[in-house]
Amino acid sequence: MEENERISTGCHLCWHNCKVSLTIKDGVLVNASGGAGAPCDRIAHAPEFHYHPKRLNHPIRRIGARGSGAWERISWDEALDRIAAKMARVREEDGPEAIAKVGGTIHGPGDWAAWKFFCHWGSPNIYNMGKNCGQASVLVECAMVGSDSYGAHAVAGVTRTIVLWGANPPESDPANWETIRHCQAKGARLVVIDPRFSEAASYADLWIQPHPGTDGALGWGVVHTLIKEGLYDREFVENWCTGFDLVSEKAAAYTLQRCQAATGVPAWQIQALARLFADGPTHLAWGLSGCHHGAGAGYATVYTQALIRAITGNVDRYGGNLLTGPSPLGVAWDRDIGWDELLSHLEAGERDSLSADRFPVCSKASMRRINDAVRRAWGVGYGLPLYFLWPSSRSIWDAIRYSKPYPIRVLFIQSGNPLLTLAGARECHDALGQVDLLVGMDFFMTPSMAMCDYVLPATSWLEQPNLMMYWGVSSTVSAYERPLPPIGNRKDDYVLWKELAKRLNVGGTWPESLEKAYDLLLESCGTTFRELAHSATQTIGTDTGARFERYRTIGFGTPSGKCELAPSSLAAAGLDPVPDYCEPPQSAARTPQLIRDFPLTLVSGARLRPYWHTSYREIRKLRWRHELPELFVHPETARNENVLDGDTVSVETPLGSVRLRARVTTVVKPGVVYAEAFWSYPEQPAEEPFLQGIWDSNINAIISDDYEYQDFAGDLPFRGMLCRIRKADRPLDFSVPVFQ
Ligand SMILES: Nc1nc2c(c(=O)[nH]1)N[C@H]1C(S)=C(S)[C@@H](COP(=O)(O)OP(=O)(O)OC[C@H]3O[C@@H](n4cnc5c(=O)[nH]c(N)nc54)[C@H](O)[C@@H]3O)O[C@H]1N2
Ligand SMILES: Nc1nc2c(c(=O)[nH]1)N[C@H]1C(S)=C(S)[C@@H](COP(=O)(O)OP(=O)(O)OC[C@H]3O[C@@H](n4cnc5c(=O)[nH]c(N)nc54)[C@H](O)[C@@H]3O)O[C@H]1N2
Ligand code: SF4
Ligand SMILES: [Mo]
Repeated sequence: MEENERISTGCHLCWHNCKVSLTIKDGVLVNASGGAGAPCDRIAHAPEFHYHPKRLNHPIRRIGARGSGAWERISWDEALDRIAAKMARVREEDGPEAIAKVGGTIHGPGDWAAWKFFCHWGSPNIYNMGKNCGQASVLVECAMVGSDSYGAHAVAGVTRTIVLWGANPPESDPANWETIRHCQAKGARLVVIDPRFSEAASYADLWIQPHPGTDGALGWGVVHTLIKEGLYDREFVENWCTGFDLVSEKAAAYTLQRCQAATGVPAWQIQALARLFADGPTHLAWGLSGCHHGAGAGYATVYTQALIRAITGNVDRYGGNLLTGPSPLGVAWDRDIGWDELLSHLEAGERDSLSADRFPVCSKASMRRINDAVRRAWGVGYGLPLYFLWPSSRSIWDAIRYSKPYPIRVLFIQSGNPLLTLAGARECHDALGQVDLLVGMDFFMTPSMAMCDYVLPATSWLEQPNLMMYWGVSSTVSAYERPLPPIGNRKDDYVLWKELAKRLNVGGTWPESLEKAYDLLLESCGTTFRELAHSATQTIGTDTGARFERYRTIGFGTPSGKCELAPSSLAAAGLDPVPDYCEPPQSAARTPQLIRDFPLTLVSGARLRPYWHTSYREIRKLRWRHELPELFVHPETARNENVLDGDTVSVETPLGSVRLRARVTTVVKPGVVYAEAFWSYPEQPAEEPFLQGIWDSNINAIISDDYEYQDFAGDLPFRGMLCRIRKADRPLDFSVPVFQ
């Protein structure tokens, strides 16, 4: 019998990339442990994930009607030949732009391999979930200071105040939460801004509870106070900023009384928040929420957040918000991925990304502008300019259905499950039913995979070499050897694009193996994948904290080289560079008719410890911990509807209804309900009409993705839309066995 082998590696069950330990006995993964500083809920179940009986192990091809669940096995070669043949025809008939890809948040190598393919193939229609996962704040920060500060953390003993504004790291980012708790122990104050009394709020020195989606008014109230009380950082503003006059002119109108009325936050709290920001270093953590408020409301939120960081002098300040700056892979990002290639293709032709006319901040011109500015400061490009290209998801569904502004005929879904993760699930479903060719690649048969013509089985981090590089927007890169050989016919995501590139004569260099492709990316770092994987730290990149206030030598990565408080790149894209607060797109002020019938404000999201968005509900022990989707309802709201704790409730919007289980609790205010997102039931049939219950409990089935609700970059309004609730006619079925 072989000895137990222990492997130390980087986990990619989620994007946190913790060091974990795997035990392998006789070639079988028997144990996995380690994880985030705090105990991780998922890692122990890596063996079940790896050997799960429902994992996809062979490529399959649809033989019945789309979504019917009738499949036949097919070889990789035959599948790729057929897909490539169709793509060649479409390219001939409708141009390379008629091909699109939808992915999720940061997952495996399929993300960058697809970008590389699309850059050289010549289609801008790449969609990643970054679109709804921080894009709005990244765009504004990048336009203002030439980088994001997503990777920044508070520093114990240095940071005086930590502000969590629409983020709940105990559940969503346990390692960072450890850091925050450590900072608190060293004297830092914690402010939490959240309409829900979240777990983080229970540790806060100050909890601020705005009405959902009104954070822009809160932001302006803070700016007003900072300027009125002379609390902003004069040295920084005078020497490094442009646009302060415009800002202070606007801020004057945002009196505390006005902001209190708009947000429901007492004036004294707004004032206290401003004073805490000024008494730095203050770390304003990245929070997802502001990116989900929808048309206008979100823009004002993310703008004021960036503005506050800037005028309090916390940009690239140690203990404040360090700028991420370029990835060590910056050179490869320019040379190997080929963004320039794509831009020159787009500039030579007439077609821009699908929603460029409607949301010009995501267009070839915008991407070029940002790319040039970022490169001037940092020397190399990197992942960020990509955020200035993604089309709106609805524009993909419309291009499929109405061929406007031009047709999309081939769609790839790799590392994504758009039926569950995007508002407007009905529109998405309609489009997936109509596209000429739909190709999917995943670990499991998800609802989105069930709609495909071909489904390809992906290897996970457990059975492929891994280079963790966060889309090139992080300042570190780590390498880990493949822990186990692949099962069945699973292949890594890179294979799909390499093989299609070969068959379709697509430019760029496409090495035979994933490891060799990593070598190419690492070339300019003077190392190889293997060398890095066997080095002491397995990581290259700058330790944040070793570098700060870099703008003093290189300036900011903006067209003027300054911190642009009224960003010229946003103005050039037709946006008001100093956006006023406006109410959420469905609200008393903007939709007075609607609010009569749908009087409650709906917030959706809520990261849950056991799950990663749509993933891992098929892992028994994780599912047992949280079997059904929940809706947080205040007792008063519940009483009005005769709803008791544990009842099944129907949440209704003009688009229809879904059912969730009521949790009656005072963590939300009366009039606000909080719905878990991402729910399907993988134990139910994947085929139509069931699609694993997505019309039953998927909150995104009843949130609108209409253009009028999308925010300035075409991102979706997940938080702050209107709804009503009532006790459901049928309870959620507890008798359905949950994976015994
Ligand atoms: N209502 C509402 N909707 C939201 C949000 C919200 O707060 N509220 N949040 C939004 C945000 S921020 C995000 S990031 C998204 C999350 O959206 P996603 O990132 O799309 O969701 P996941 O469940 O992480 O992954 C989707 C699929 O990718 C597959 N997958 C994972 N890794 C790989 C891989 O390496 N290769 C392949 N081929 N497949 C893989 C998984 O099995 C899963 O089926 O949801 C967004 N949608
Ligand atoms: N376990 C687990 N961890 C995850 C994920 C996961 O799926 N599972 N997903 C990862 C991903 S991709 C992301 S993007 C992050 C997101 O991580 P977080 O930013 O922590 O996201 P959420 O938990 O969705 O929302 C955070 C808080 O925003 C509050 N909120 C809702 N509406 C508003 C509002 O209008 N204003 C304000 N100020 N707050 C509001 C909610 O009440 C919630 O407590 O988590 C990551 N971590
Ligand atoms: S699942 Fe995520 S948090 Fe848990 S060990 Fe893996 S990377 Fe870390
Ligand atoms: Mo996200």
